[in-house]
Amino acid sequence: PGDDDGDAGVKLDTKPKTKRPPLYKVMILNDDYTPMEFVVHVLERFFGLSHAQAFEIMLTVHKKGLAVVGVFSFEVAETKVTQVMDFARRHQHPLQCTMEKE
Ligand code: NFA
Repeated sequence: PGDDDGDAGVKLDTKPKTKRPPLYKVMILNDDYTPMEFVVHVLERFFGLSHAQAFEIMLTVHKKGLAVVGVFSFEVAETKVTQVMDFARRHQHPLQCTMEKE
């Protein structure tokens, strides 16, 4: 079909974009020194996990090296990481918490 309207095929309308914000995985890393009970406490306190869920994830980190503890918006993920890192440092434990775009 011809393009005789002088617009040279310029696309005028746009897709109805419903772009969701990216999500970020928050992870806890294993180390040899942080007490297991401290990690369980962190998971309960900052991630709202039950004691049983927290214990399970702590054991996964201990055995596998790391685990995802939750998926959040950038701002919430950043806050969790900061809270956990500050709390661990205050208690002089080397526990590491990081975030990664999903
Ligand atoms: N590996 C630690 C220990 O044996 C426990 C731990 C679990 C540390 C999960 C960090 C994260 N005391």
